[in-house]
Amino acid sequence: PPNEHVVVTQPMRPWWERYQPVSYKLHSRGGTEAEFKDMVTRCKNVGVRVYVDSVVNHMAGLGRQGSGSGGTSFNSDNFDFPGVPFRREHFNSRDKCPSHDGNINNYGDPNNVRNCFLVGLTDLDQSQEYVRTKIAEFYNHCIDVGVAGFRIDAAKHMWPGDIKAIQDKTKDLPEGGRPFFYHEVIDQNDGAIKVGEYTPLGYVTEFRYCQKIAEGIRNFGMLHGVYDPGWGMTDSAHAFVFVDNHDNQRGHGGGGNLITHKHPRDYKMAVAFTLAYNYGFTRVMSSYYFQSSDQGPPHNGDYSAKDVTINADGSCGNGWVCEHRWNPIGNMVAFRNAVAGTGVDNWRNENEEVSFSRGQKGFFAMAKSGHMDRTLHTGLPAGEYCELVSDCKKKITVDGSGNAHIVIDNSAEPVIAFIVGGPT
Ligand code: ARE
Ligand code: CA
Repeated sequence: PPNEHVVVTQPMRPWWERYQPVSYKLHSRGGTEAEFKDMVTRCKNVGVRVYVDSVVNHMAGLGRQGSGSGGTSFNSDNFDFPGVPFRREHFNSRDKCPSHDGNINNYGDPNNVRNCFLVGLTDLDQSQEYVRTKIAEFYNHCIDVGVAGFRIDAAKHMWPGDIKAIQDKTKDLPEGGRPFFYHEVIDQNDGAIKVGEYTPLGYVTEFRYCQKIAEGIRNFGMLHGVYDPGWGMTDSAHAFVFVDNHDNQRGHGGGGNLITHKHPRDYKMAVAFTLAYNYGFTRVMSSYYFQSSDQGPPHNGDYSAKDVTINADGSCGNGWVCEHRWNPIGNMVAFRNAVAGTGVDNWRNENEEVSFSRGQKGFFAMAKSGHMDRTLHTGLPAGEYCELVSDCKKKITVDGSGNAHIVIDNSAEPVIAFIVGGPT
């Protein structure tokens, strides 16, 4: 989140302090507004669009007061956030929250989930015109700075109609078109709130995919079922999918038995498959190493985040994992873009191997053992193709009937992919 937040010292500067807003000034642990704008502009100039994580369900947690990351004073217990400003009357009052202590404690009751306090965080009342306007002003300011869209944090804890009203007050992008919205709704068939309530508002996070892909990598026989509509998973046109996120990779927010960068080989297969397959809008995670689940990013003496340095071999230094630079992840983005809009054909899944083509545009194969040697029908036009994951160090020849000799060997990554129109 780019806006001003509390500065937590107990524990010392955890990552999650950024999820407790103090104001909508763009001054966070990540830097000042000028620094943020500079980053967004430099990204935009090279075709990278920035989506911000927007925390608008709540402000800081009860018991917190003092100065925020931008120096603005606040007092949560008095519901006083002069930097916006928000006052007591802008928060959900106890009479709207059916919970003995004001905190969310019954995921079976939408009033409890949406009008009570999420882990003690002061809960804004988005049914009020004033509150909607302040949030939309924040969004519009982000758009003025060059941002292209928003993750709606804790969307599950806001009424869909209120989110719609805020979206309607949010302007178009200067380059035209609506900002991109995706809604963080953890629906694992474990409560009253369903992702389907939010699909009219944009993409919705599909946390069941995290479980499905982990099962699929542990047992390739399960991979054909990673999209399971029978389990309530949302359709491809609305599903926002990922292998892990900043919460569940460290046991927060519906964590579980998931695959993360801590198991690099499985993780590469999981993300490569996700990018190759035709389900949903995909997000690639990029992390820092951590031992404890509270630990913030690699930091300097003043707790500002350390720069991401790039080593000679292309990996990252200073404690950053940079999964996005791993070949079976980063190089698969070209694959996903090239095959957009096509279906899955020539599906083959045996002996802990999986392979398939996407339309007549791309072919993907992955072998759990790291070894595969067979001739397969690729469905692609004849020709010599560059293998993407090896940076073209491997070449693959498709013959006149669309067949190719596919080799995966233990010395390299367990994944291969090639596309029509790719690098040569
Ligand atoms: C911290 C402390 C708390 C303290 C609080 C207030 O950990 O002990 O009470 O501060 O002072 C993140 C961290 C939290 C942190 C919070 C604020 O994860 O630990 O609290 O920042 O600093 C639910 C929500 C979902 C939410 C997850 C975490 O539905 O929206 O909980 N995820 C987002 C972000 C988080 C962030 C917040 C929301 C808050 O991605 O990073 O919290 O802005 C089932 C339910 C889910 C539920 C899940 C976990 O799966 O179905 O709905 O997720 O359990 O409870
Ligand atoms: Ca709420």
